[in-house]
Amino acid sequence: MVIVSNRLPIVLRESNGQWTMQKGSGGLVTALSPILENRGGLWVGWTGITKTMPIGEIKKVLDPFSLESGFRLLPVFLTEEERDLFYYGLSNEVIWPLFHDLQTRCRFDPGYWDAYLAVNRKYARTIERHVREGDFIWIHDYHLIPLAEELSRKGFEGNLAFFLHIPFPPPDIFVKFPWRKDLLRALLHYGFIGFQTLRDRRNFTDCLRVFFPETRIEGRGPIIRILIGDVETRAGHLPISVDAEEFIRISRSKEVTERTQAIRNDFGQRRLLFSVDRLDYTKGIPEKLKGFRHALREFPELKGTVTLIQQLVPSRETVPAYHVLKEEIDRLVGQINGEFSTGDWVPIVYRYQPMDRPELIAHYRAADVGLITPLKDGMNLVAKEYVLSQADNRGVLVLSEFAGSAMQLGESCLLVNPYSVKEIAEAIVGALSMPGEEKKRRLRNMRKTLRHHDVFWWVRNFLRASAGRELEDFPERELTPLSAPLVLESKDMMRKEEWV
Ligand code: ADQ
Repeated sequence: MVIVSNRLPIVLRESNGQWTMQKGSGGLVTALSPILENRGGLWVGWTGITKTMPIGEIKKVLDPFSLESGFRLLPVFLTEEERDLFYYGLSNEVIWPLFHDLQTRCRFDPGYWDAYLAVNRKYARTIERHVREGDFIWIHDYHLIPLAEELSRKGFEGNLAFFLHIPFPPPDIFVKFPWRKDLLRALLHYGFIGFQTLRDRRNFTDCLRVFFPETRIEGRGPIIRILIGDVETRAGHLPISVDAEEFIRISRSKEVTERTQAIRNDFGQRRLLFSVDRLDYTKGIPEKLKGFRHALREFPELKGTVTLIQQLVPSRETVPAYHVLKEEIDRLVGQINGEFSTGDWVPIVYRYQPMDRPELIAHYRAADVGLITPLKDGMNLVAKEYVLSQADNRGVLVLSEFAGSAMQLGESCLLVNPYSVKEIAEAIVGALSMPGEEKKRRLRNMRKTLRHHDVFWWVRNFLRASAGRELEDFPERELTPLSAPLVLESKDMMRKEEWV
């Protein structure tokens, strides 16, 4: 089992010439660890840095992770230029905004595409030396769409599967991508393509029909066959999730119970709305703040009785568009607090700082309303985490109809169009006045769905659909010695003893 993602599941830091590594805490690591552990698994990805690092040093830093997690990390190194053109450029200035329907935010720099392909070739070169026939390669997300094609070019004939974590746009948006046909062709090199929702899979097949009119689709269930000339692939929609039982357990723990109580004590009788978003323009943060402002203006009974806690998780801080967004949010929060604050009440408590997991779950549990209104989102795990953390059965989820998670939770949460301040305001009032029994019923329904379709369900079903294999079919085998020297890519090295 080989997992390939843009980033390795670790964070590397340098201080005074000393490198340290912190294990990533994302859901993907939790979900995939069981299939990699003790099965000789390998995770390939970029280290996230562009600095030169001696081999001895990188091994010293990565080996403890392997020892602890039971699988090996294979690093890909990018130069500054590659990072700028491949990662910040094509991935995050073109595909990311376009696939979230935000075409006016795209920068179609002609140099980006070649760099995108070149970095995918680099990944292919790194992987090629470490895989053998029978290996299953599972590639993640929009940064690495051309990887299957690059691996095939190198003669790899094994099973290649892909999961897209972000939405797939409809044809009238996709058509704006200057390398549109190349990208579709690249996707067709996978034996299986997984999407988050039916909406995304449909958009994909609609695009295929536009650019390859001979496209034939067979089947109507969760997995379909796609035939174009002599090319055949399969596609499915499999919503990603979180470790549901873990959220339920942690939310009921003594530590979280105490922290929840402390949060509630801080706000007294006031009702709490809670939002946590990665700082990103797709998350609809200014639109949500304007919706809250509209609620305060239109429904005076909210003044002094409701507080919105807006937690922002820093992200892509060096990209100018994210700076501008941060400034816009800062300004809006200041404006709203300036307009409505009184001697003992501030409407928005705004935080741009890290929050540890128990504190995050305590906030979910303490909040009367989870306000999650992305302009478009592949899935949105925060919505699921909020529901699973309702140990007191009292929260109401207000969710954007354009989040992938709305497909699963839409019947039991309050759906809003994130572009409508009026809808957001009315949903806030509706959530705050919802009877207790109704809240319980809605939470019960959503929890049932999420307990069944948790992240382990997602992994199992992805493996079944893409490889026709059960988790148990991946042989437990003795680990390749964890500290065995990684095979070095001399072509990718500036000097023998250093990786760049
Ligand atoms: P993201 O856009 O990052 O993911 P999301 O799905 O909401 O969005 O996941 C955010 C994660 O960050 C959640 O698991 C949350 O718990 C975590 N988090 C929240 N606050 C944090 C904090 N203070 N510190 C650290 N972590 C925090 C992309 C797509 C989504 C898709 C996921 C998974 O954009 O649509 O759901 O991948 O496929």
